[in-house]
Amino acid sequence: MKILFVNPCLRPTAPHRYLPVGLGYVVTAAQEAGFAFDLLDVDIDALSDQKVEEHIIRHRYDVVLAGSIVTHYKWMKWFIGAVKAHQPHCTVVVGNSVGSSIPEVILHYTATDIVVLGEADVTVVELLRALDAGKPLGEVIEPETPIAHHNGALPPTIKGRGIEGIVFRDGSGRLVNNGKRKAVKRIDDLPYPNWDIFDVERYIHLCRTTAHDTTRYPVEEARVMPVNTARGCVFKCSFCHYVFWDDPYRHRSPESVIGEIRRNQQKYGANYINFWDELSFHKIEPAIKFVDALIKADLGIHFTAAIRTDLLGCAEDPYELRVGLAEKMKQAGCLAVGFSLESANEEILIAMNKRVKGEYFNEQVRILRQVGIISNTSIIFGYPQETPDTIRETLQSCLRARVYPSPGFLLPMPATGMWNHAIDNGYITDIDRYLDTITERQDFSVNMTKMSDEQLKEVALSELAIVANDLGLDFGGSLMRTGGENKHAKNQEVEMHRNFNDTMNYANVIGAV
Ligand code: B12
Ligand code: SF4
Repeated sequence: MKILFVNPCLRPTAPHRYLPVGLGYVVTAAQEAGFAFDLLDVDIDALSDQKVEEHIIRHRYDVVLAGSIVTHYKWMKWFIGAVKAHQPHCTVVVGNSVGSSIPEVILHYTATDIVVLGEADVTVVELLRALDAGKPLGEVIEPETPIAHHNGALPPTIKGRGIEGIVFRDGSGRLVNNGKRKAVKRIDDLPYPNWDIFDVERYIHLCRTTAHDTTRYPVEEARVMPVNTARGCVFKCSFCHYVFWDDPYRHRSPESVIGEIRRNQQKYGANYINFWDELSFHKIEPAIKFVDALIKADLGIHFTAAIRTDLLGCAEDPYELRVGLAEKMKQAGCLAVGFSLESANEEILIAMNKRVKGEYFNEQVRILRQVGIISNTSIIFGYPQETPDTIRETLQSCLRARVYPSPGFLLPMPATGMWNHAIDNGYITDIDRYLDTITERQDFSVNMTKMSDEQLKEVALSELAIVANDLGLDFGGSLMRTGGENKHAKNQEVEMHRNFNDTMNYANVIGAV
């Protein structure tokens, strides 16, 4: 069976590239199960659509597997169409949120054969084995039971049984939904992603410029690699979705994480690790345990992680414990952490279901600054409750904390509370068209506030300018940044929601410490 895995490119004109951790896990699982495959890495090889199409014309495949974040819907649609145009009998499998969060949509608007729901490490292997052996993928459970969804009037998927974690098109065109697979219980048991499958050296080279200022070695010597330490999150914010949404929050043991870091050091010379998690440290005690183990391992690395403002900012936890953790994080090599303010307005925080208080933010930034760790934070403009005053309130909070945020607009994404709100209230009527046009949260998409589009943008930008000025930061007018860069290749051009400020790359915005 000839298999092709594809790594799409989310930000073609961005200067950096990140190793794709999700795909890394999936191809490693396939390899360990004994499957041989080709990898078309559109990202690192900067392949134009024409080159991608040429590859499909030149090679024959039985199965093509690709996955991406749902914001890449338009390109994925084009890609699936191209595969089916040149190889109609090839089985197309789609994973990650572009499949998992919208199975009804991707199966309706493209010729995708199979969608992998959620965590794919185990499912992909079972699926490939079944396809290889020509075994059935499952069957409809009679009587037919449609599965409710929030994706407009599209035909629903139908309850089925068989390989868990897939939705597939059966012989009579029904969309058979075998249901979610139970999440892997011990993620320690998953093999480390085998980066030899990718052009790892070029990724490391192109990731160097993302490193924050280092102290353990000159920053030009930074060799940045990702490690996934946890899957999922314990919270349910109404703007957020990730593929582990319905799975429990799972953490790897410090030994397993340290083992992978050592492997990355020895094999690839890594010395700077991004913990690519939704939430790396959830509670103080386990975080201390983890960081103690890192200190003891004496790896000489730097790292970044994802936390929430209640980790160090919640005054209900003893102050010494919070500062103690921050000090240990610094000692272990932490340079920067990402956590979201999102809004300083209590009503909006409640609508977001953030379950944090605005005041945590200032406290956390203060503690991190005290120990010398950079705070990277993001904010969202445009919840339905947003007014010019709430925008000011949020940005004044950034100013008080002396942090320039990574700002963006509310981007309703499928399978989120705000998606349901947008659909139910008629802000999104044509799902296919909407998904074709979305890019990044820095690109204005849907206005669900009572302000006009112009007022929302104008207030956001003018208040951001005040923060930048007061902090003495000069972004050359690019107050709102992203890597979307108005989408590049022809299959990603946006027809509307075009970014109103072309100067972007939020990945470069660093909290002003
Ligand atoms: C790294 C990262 C990025 C990188 C991606 C680079 C890369 N090559 O990986 C960059 C910086 C480009 C990025 C950008 C954005 N990101 Co981002 N990112 C992440 C982050 C921190 C880590 C991703 C990761 O490695 N996950 C760990 C792996 C194990 O999980 P996974 O990727 O989901 O993979 C599993 C499954 O999805 C599936 N799978 C994955 N790939 C494939 C492929 C196939 C063939 C199959 C079958 C299955 C499959 O199997 C994997 C293992 O179980 C996550 C947070 C997180 N932890 O997920 C956010 C996250 C994925 N990003 C998110 C968002 C919102 C964005 C942006 C839209 C933000 C913005 N600026 O607006 C942009 C999109 C840019 C664009 N132009 O479209 C959301 C996802 C939203 C959604 N509905 O999917 C997340 C979950 C963060 C969050 N909680 O909000 N991001
Ligand atoms: S926004 Fe962050 S805290 Fe909220 S659910 Fe998503 S990952 Fe968790």
